[in-house]
Amino acid sequence: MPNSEEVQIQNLLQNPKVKQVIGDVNDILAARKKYMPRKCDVFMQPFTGLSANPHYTFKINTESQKQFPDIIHNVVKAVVGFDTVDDPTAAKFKKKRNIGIVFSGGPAPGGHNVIAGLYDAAKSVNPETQIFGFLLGPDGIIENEHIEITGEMVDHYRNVGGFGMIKTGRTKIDTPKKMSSAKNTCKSMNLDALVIVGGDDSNTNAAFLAQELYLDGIQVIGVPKTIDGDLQVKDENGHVLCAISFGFHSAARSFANQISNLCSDGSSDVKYWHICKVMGRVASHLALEVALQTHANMTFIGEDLADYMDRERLAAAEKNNSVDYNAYGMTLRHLSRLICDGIVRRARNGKNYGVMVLPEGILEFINEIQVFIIKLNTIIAEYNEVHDTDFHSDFPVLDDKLEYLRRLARRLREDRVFSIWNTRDDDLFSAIPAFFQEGLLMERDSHGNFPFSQVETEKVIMGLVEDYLNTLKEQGIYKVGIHREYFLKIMKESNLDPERIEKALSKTEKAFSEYLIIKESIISVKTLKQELVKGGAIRDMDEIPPGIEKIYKKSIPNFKTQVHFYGYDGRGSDPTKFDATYTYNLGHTAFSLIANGETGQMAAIKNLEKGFPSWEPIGIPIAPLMHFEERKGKLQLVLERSVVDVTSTAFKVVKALREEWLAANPGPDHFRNPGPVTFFDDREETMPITLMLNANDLED
Ligand code: FBP
Repeated sequence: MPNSEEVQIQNLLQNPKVKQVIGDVNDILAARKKYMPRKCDVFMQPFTGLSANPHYTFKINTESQKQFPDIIHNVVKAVVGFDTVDDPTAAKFKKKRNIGIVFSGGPAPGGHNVIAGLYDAAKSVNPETQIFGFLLGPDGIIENEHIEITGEMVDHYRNVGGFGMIKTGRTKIDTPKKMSSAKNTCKSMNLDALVIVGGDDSNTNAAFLAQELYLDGIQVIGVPKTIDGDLQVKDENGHVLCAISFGFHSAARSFANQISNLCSDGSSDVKYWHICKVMGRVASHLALEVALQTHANMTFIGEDLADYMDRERLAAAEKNNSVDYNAYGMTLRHLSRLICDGIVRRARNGKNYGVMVLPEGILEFINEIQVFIIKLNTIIAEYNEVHDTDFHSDFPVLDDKLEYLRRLARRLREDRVFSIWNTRDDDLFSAIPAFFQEGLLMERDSHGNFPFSQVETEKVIMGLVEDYLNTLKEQGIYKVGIHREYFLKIMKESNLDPERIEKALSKTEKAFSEYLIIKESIISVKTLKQELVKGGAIRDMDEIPPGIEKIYKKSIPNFKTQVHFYGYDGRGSDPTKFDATYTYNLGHTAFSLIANGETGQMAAIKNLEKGFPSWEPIGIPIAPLMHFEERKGKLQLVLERSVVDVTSTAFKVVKALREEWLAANPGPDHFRNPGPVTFFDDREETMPITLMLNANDLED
């Protein structure tokens, strides 16, 4: 028998008002699910066809020609709409099809709308067509785990974030065994086509599958997904075909909203530096967009650091008619100095707090770390190739891994057996903290990518920053500036002559600064007294007046940080209107490519950067985009990843405003609050700021 308290709670749960507020679907979500994104004009027509555009050309790798003989000559095709077509064409277009779809890699907001677009397009052409979703990523294809996607499922997930409907996974179909299992699955299901929704690695997989399934007549179409924004496509003459992958905008907006809240909190209680690591694996596109969205005090862009040249060192070497190659590229030590410079300059203007954005892949652009990553990738890959077991199972703990590396260095030194790991590598590696050694030795994903999201990048950098700030504190350089009004008030309360005290305490020129900076020589109560006596403000036998001690204590900086990681949260957010519309049209594009017989093409929308009315659905050939890259210690054909172009307008804008946003002056900060993402508000931005700035027509 339930007791009275249980009865009461059961009754309460049945109360309509309570039911409404605790239900799984709130009003906003319900409205989202009902919303139908706009379709490009071509998709308003009953038929679509394709128009080849040989104007866009690619520099084709000779190895790609060998490996993709049947799809290497594909060209860019634009989707066109038709009111009517001849009967044979109509019959071909409308035939019943079996289409499979799979998500591959990390989730990205908008994925469900790709399914919705594909489903709506396919069913409207032929209600008999069946759409199958492979479960848990490419493993679903290899192991033939799939479900048939129904209208109810599609309606449940329309405009909703995550990849919950069919889940995702990171398996690469990279061995003859996996390839043949995948082929068997597609054949046994009588698939006409397979749609692979993924990033650069997954679209690479799509090209290999397209080639493999070519003779079986099974079409493979890729869809550009990744919050990282590093899947962008240009032809060899720089024409933009795909300005950004889907999911980027939603993730960036989500990160920016939260980081902007930190800007507001941080400048209210003025005691922390908020260190925000943002996802993006190697490329810093997300960090760049977050900088534009929030105007955080400091944002580091990996690609910019890689470009770094120490001009002073270069000039010094040039005087001796030599070149200092160590002056190129950023080191960890130098980066920590740059960060400290910003922190110290803000502190001297009374702001011993702020918000800093670090891209998760920043270390990839730091010379010494990049060398470690490449060498360790090769060592682990070579080990796995030679042994039946794998490196991480054979050396489960850090000490074992380090011992293995030591052995490699020893073999090179003593037995002269070639090894890329030498004694110097070993010494340098031994000097880095254990947690970071562990991070650098972490298991690579099945595509050979380094798991940046699992490495405490910020801890490595901030450790050095803290050490150097302590040095600067001991040298009396890192000081909190004292507001002049406050100083005058305390002097008045203490009956002290402000001019005399200021002369003894500070070197600041009155006319130049609102903030009084305590002299570098004053780093303790003892040195404070010495300077006061030297400056004639007090006598040797006097005690330091409490007012002066108070001012001095306020000038001692306490560097406190709060560390945040923005990644999985934004990756799982609901899509912005931009991403919801983009992905719905990508789904339609994928169907048009299938219905018109294409394979080895990536569905894309051209002119994303020009706004919806100019959007043009297209197919981009994947094989011609391949190039060689180091993966698992070997050169492999993969789709090229786009990193931030430091000559782009978006980057130049951030660079030009860097000093203003640092606000290392007496004025206010210049934070921008993008606010939370809204779906039904027409004032919501229509595209990422990066895209808008990089659009070619900005000067029109
Ligand atoms: P995709 O490229 O597969 O879209 O994934 C991107 C990403 O979110 C990166 O930003 C991040 O480094 C990585 O995935 C995290 O991977 P995991 O989900 O395996 O932790």
